[in-house]
Amino acid sequence: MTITITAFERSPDRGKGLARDMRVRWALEEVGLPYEVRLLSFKAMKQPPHLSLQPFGQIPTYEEGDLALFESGAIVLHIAERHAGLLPDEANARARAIAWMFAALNTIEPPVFDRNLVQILERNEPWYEHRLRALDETIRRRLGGLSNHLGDADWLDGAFSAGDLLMVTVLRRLHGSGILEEYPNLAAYVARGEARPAYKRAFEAQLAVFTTASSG
Ligand code: GTB
Repeated sequence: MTITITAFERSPDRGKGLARDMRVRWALEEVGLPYEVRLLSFKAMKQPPHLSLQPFGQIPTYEEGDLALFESGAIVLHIAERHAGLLPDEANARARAIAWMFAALNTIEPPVFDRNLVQILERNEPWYEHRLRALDETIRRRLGGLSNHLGDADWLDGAFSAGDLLMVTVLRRLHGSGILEEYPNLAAYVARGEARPAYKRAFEAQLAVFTTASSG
């Protein structure tokens, strides 16, 4: 059955792979599933056909036969539950890998995402420096815990899992901030994720969208 996901027609990140379709593409590549991509303009994302798939008018979405899903975490979990390679078979290890998926999305992503937003939207506000410092403190507290847990392991809990996949996509948003480098084991962890062949294929696919749009 054909899998179709949605992505930005023109990603504001200019091909850096920071939009959330990247994690879905990566998961599909890890488990070896082919997929098609429907590219959407910002206008189309807010029109009824897309709103019927994603009530908030966002990307990514996932369609497979009569199943339509939104929320990148739910999509990655769906892929991981149905195909080998992203979740352990043993029940407790599987539960722990899912816990890491939630940790990525609920504990690490909010302050990291807010930091990016504040840098874009609040740079000229009088509270900018104060707000950025407060977010950086929160991020450092969270990364400290993550770094202690990871230690010198390759992945968060045994073999590479959907938890690592989501965590790496979240931590990548700190590239350029200097914060990641304060935790050498986390910087190496992100580099390990980015070195995976499936990651590279996903990255190239989303970059091709930007490159094609720019040359057209
Ligand atoms: N919780 C949802 C999920 O995980 O699927 C959130 C989805 C979401 O935030 N989608 C964003 C979107 O569609 C794209 S990923 N935004 C348009 C809108 O809300 O109108 C967030 C994002 C956007 C841009 C960059 N960038 O340019 O660097 C990075 C990440």
